[in-house]
Amino acid sequence: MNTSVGFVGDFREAAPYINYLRGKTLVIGVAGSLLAGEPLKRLAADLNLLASLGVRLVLVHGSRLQITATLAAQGRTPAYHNGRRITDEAALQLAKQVSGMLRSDIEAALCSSISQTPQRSKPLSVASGNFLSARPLGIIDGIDMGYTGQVRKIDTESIVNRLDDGALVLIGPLGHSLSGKTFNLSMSDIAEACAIALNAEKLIYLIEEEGILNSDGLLMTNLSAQEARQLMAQQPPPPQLRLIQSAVNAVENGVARTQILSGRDDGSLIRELFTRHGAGTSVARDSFVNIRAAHSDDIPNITALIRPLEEQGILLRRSREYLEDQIHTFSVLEHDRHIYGCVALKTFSDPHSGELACLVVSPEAQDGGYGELLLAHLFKKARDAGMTRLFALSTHTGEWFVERGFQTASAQDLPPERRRDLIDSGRNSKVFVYVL
Ligand code: 1C4
Repeated sequence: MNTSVGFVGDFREAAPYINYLRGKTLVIGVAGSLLAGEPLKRLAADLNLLASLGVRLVLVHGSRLQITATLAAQGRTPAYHNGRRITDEAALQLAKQVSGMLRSDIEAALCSSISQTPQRSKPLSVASGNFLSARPLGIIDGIDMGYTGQVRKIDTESIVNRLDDGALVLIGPLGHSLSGKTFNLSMSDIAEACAIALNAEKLIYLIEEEGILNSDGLLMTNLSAQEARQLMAQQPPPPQLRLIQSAVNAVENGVARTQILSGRDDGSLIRELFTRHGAGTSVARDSFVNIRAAHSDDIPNITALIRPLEEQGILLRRSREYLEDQIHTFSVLEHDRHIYGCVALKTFSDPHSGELACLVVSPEAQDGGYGELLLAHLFKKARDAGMTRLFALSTHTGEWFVERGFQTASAQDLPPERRRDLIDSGRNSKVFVYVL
């Protein structure tokens, strides 16, 4: 019984994301260490599932672990500078071998996981090729980085053509220069460049950790680009510095969101894409919570927020017609395209007085400061409109306003038209006022 309720709830939660992601491009960068055993099988199954839902996929894989392990087996110590491998001739040969093997393993895993998806009889077509050109990284701090390269150009048109054909585009960490040399590149650089070139909906990095961790080792769920930059400036720098840098570059160059999450945790990719709470660390250009003016498309969401509270007598009843007529007075609080709260600024014939009305934060998001944000937003809106007094009328929430600096007032203090409404309503609401 409970399982059915859980499933129905989960399915309803996922449905808007399924619709939203259809036809969208995701660039997924996966660390080499996740390309074997169970993590690879699960990734392949999830990619097949996503492809069957119409998501356009570009998979960029790394090979660091495999190259390092092979070098170690040969008794050689890998050389790094600034977290990047210094690639000599021998390491380059290894990088080529490893890249070929990984491509084959990924293709095989994508084939074998097909039976778990709706496209049972039709394997997902995989396109690999020379989708990017490279150039040498050169000499950094006096150190010759050898065959370590950087992305020179992404062949966007070829990738888009393959995606249009329904293929998953698979890109390994190698690139060739125009003079015919091969370079060893970093997975995160390629994924970042692809996501920017394709104007991807999301850049996703699958890594060993559960996301970006703070200095206490705790997951940071949301970072704006500015917060991520502050994190990078810390001393000592965070261990995931280069990944954070890539995430920031992507969102500052048109990618809506970068998500960094665990590739070991079964289901994290699906949770990230199809649940409200997501998984791992989100990096976005701007702050995640956004309060904006409401428009008529928001009415169904506002209605869903306010109806239960109207039933309980906490809010005044507002008809659909009223909402349509007064939608310009409403603001909504949005997080990740989901509306979690609303508030309205009512005006009166006295231009210096306003009323904070219809304040709601959805139950699952309460006690997280959203109410406070909506209040601060309304203070600003009222001040910008030249108001000096903001009223709030409440039957249940008086304490909340008093704790935030409102004074107890009386019906006599209200603008006359609001006083009449209060008496007519018979609600006997308490009156509070804030001097702006
Ligand atoms: N009384 C006192 N404290 C309260 C409280 C309450 N009813 N509800 C929550 N708090 C406290 C929490 O315990 C928490 O305290 P803590 O743990 O930090 O010490 C703190 O507030 C949380 O603050 P927050 O900033 O995280 O606030 P949110 O939870 O995000 O949002 C709301 C606070 C009150 C907005 C939220 O709890 C909510 O949506 N409640 C249900 C709806 C509600 O009561 N809205 C206020 C309406 S008054 C009506 C209208 O229709 O225009 C009626 C007009 C009339 O004539 O009667 C309004 C304004 O809309 N008026």
